[in-house]
Amino acid sequence: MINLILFGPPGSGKGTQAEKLKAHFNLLHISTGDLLRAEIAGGTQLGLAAKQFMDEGKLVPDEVVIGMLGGAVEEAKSKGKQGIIFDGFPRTSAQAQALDNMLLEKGTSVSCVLSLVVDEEELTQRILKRGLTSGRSDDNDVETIRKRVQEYRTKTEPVAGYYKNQDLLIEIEGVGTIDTIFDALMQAVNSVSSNHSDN
Ligand code: B4P
Repeated sequence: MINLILFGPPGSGKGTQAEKLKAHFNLLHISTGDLLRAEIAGGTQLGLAAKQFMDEGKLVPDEVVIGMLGGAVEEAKSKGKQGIIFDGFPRTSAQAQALDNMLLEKGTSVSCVLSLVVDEEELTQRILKRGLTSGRSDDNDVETIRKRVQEYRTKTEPVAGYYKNQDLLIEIEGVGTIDTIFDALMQAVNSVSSNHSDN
């Protein structure tokens, strides 16, 4: 399997690039943000609990997010996918550890971590622009966006070190046209998948 992690701050383009990568490499796309928003839209208990955190720009508790991903590998295999693209997950060290354990149990592993590098001013502008049409309550307010970036710096950025130590981290310039960034991501994945194989 090819198992990719798209890593980067809020608004760095993870969701945008995941859509393109999943189509190109035939991957199951798992976006924890989308899964959480679907729970909110469905009015489930999990969604109600998650909404409070998301509206404040905070991360949703680890056990809630990890609990949603149990069947990912089976789902990818049953749908005939080449692997999985994780978009917005893991966001904490505990999530990274849980993902490693989950993949190991299924005889597979993380192939590489693609980290999109974008400066803070650009992130804020992108998210505010998306807020004009997304209907997402966490996209409209500069204070909430600032909180999301702060959560990223304190809780998520350290996860990059976890993968760097395993020689899995690849940094990609995340400012430029969507196609240029996609080309750089494709090249990175191709270089990894040519010397990576498991079932
Ligand atoms: P997410 O849904 O993951 O949202 P995101 O980080 O804001 O977006 P992304 O980086 O995917 O940006 P996008 O491509 O859309 O998370 C939302 C919330 O859910 C979190 O704050 C948290 O509360 C919760 N959550 C999710 N996962 C969690 C987890 N694992 N643990 C705990 N909590 C979790 O791009 C943004 C905008 O930029 C778009 O409008 C796009 O069109 C534009 N754009 C993209 N690429 C561009 C480019 N190259 N140039 C110009 N604009 C570009």
